[in-house]
Amino acid sequence: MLPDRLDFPQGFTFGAATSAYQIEGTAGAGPSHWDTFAATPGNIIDASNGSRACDHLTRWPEDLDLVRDAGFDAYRFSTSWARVMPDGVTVNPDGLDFYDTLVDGMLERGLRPFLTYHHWDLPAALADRGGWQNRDIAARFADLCITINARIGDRVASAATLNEPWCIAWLSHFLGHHAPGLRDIRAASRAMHHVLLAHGTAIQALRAQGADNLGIVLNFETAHPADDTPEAARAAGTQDAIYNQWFIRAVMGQGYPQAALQGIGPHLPEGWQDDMALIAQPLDWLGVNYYTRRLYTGNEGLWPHASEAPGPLPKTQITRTQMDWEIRPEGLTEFLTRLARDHTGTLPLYVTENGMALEAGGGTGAAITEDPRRVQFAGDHLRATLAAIEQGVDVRGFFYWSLLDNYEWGWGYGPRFGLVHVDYDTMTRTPKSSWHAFRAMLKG
Ligand code: PNW
Repeated sequence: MLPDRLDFPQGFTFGAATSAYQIEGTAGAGPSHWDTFAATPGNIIDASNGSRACDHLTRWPEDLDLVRDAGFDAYRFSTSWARVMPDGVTVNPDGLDFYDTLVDGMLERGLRPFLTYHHWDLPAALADRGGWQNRDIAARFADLCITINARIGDRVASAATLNEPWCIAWLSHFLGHHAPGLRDIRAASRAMHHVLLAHGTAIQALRAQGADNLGIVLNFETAHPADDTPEAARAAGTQDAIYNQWFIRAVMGQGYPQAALQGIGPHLPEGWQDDMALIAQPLDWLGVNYYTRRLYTGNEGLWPHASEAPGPLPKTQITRTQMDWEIRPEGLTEFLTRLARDHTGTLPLYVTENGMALEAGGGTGAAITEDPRRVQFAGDHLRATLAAIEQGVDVRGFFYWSLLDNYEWGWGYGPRFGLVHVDYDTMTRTPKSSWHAFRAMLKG
C-alpha cells in the first residue's frame, strides 16, 4: 500500500523520472561515449545499446500523458548533450527544438519540468579529447547548460547540473562498469575533481544568466561492514567517504573527506585546492538518489568495490530486487536525516530517484501488469521519506525511478524499473499495478 497523499506536507511534489539515453533513442543525436562503450563486446550484458531504447523521441506525447494520468505533479527528465551538441561544441537546432517542444508538452499537461542537464550521454568528440579527465570539460559543460537554459530555462521549474557524479567519475573511470570503461586511479581521480569543477562552473554561469532553483543530484548508498573485523570497518569507511561524502562535502564547501583523499589526493590535478571555492556555489536544493545498501569485507582490494559488474540476473526475492540489490527502506530515512545534520542544514532536499527492478509479472509468471512488490517497495520508501520529514528534515518531493522500463546501462534491457511496462518489439506501453497505485494515491 502507498501512504495517503495527505500524510505529506502541503505542496510536496510527486513525480516520475527518466533520462535521455535510457528512453529517447539516438536518432538525430551525435555519437556519445555510451554508443562507443556499448559497441565494445563484454561491456553490456545483452550487447544492447540506446539506439532505439523506448523510442520516446516519437512517442513522448503518450509518455507525458502517462505521467499526467497517474496524477504526478512533476516530471524529471534529462537533456542529451550529444543531441544538443552532436560534436560537443556546435549547437544542433533540432536538438534544442525537441526539448523546447517536450517542455511545452509538460506544461500543456500541467506537469512541472524538473530538468537534469547531463545524465551520462557525453558526446564522443569530447570523450576523444579526454572527457572528464580534461579540465576543459568544465567550460564545455557550462556552455551546454547556458545554451539549454537560454532556450527552455524560462519554463523549467528546477534544474540540476549533473546526475550522480559518482557514477560519472568513479564507476566509469575506476570500476570500469560505465562509459568510458576505464580502470585507472589517475583517470578516476581527475574525473572526481573535474566533474565537480564542471558543476560549480555551470552553476556560476547559469546564475549570471538569471537562472534559479538550481541544484545537483547525488547518489547515496549505505556502506556497512560485513563482519566485525577492523578490515571490514575500514573498507566500509573508505567506501562511505568516496561514495557518500566526496561530492556533498565539496559542493557544501566542507572539503574532500580525508579517508578518500589519502588515496586520491596524489592523482588529483595540480592546484585542485584553488578550485574548491568555485565548486562550493550556493545551491537551492539537493537531489538524493537512493536504492540500496552494500556490505564490505575488506577483501575487495585497495579500494572497496562498490558495484558488482553486470552478470546474470538472479530471480527477484522478497528482500532483494532483480538487480540483486538489498531492499532497505530505513537507509533512505538515515541518509535524509544524516545529510541535513552533517552537510545541508536547512537546504531543501528532493528524493530524485528511488525504485526497484522487477521482472515482468514479478517473476511469478503473472501478467506483465502485476507488480505488487513494487507497490510495497514504493510505499515503504515513501514512508521512510515521511519518517525523515517527521524528524524535521525539509524534504520537498519524491520522484519514482522510473516512469518506463528502459535501458539499464550495462545491464541492457533485462532489469525493468518502470511503473509502465514497455514491450521492446512493439513499443507498446502498459501501466502496471504500481502505476495504478500511484494514481489511486495521487488522485484520491
Ligand atoms: C542510477 N551503482 O544509476 C541512475 O541515475 C539511473 O540512470 C539508473 O537507471 C538507476 O540508478 C537504476 O540503476 C546507478 O552501481 C547505477 O552503484 C549504478 C549504481 C548506482 C546508480
